[in-house]
Amino acid sequence: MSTDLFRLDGKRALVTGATHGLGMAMARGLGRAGATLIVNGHSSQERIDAAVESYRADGIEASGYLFDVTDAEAVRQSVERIEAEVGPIDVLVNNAAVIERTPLLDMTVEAWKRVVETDLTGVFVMSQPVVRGMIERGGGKVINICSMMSELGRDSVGAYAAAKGGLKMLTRSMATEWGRHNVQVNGIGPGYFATDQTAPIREDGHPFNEWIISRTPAGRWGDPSDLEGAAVFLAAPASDFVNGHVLYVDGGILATIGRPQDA
Ligand code: GCO
Repeated sequence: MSTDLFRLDGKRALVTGATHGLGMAMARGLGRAGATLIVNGHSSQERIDAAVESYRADGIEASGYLFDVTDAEAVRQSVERIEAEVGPIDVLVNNAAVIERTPLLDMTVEAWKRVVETDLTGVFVMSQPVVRGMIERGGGKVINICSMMSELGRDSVGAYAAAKGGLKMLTRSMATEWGRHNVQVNGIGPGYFATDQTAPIREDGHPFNEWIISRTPAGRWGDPSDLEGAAVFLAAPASDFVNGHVLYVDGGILATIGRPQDA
């Protein structure tokens, strides 16, 4: 099998929310496979600059752009600027997301809207201008970062699960409409990973920490680097006939009902 199936040399990959956490890990994997990285963040230029420096220190060509994926005009202008300054976007990784851990009965409508706007609508807003260009050029790759919560509910993450469940179906809808244009749209569903986002539920002694470890067949939290291979596969020629699929990278947690503690 040709190793070129998993190479991205000459390709440009835009990763949203790539200044830290899982987005940074996936972007680094794409860069190590040869892609030129376009790093998006929305919080600060300083954070973007630091991330770009980190990628460049790994020998990865990278540039950074500050914009909020929920702002359609900012997204349109940024895509135009990126494609003028860096070049056409071949791979889009829709990773930017927020989470709010609040029981549904206590959650404000504003908090609900913020989660759904960023985690679901933001993917729609980001994908439109990028995919129009991909179709004009004969094809491309879109990877939507779903979640275990695309399949399962959990107390206090109702808005996030609703958004990520919707993102699974948006992924399938995008695949349906854009497959005929040689645009493959797939998802990655991370399980439980050791990042800043899960730090509050991973602290030593937190009941959730031990439970997740016992509930996951791999017996551990994921390390962000565990996602690099899935990102490269779905961005590379190796996945040219894969469309509408959500690839779960979860240590097996979705495969099992679990087992009694003393079994
Ligand atoms: C939580 C976690 C999850 C994970 C991830 C699982 O509070 O349950 O934060 O949402 O972060 O999304 O795929």
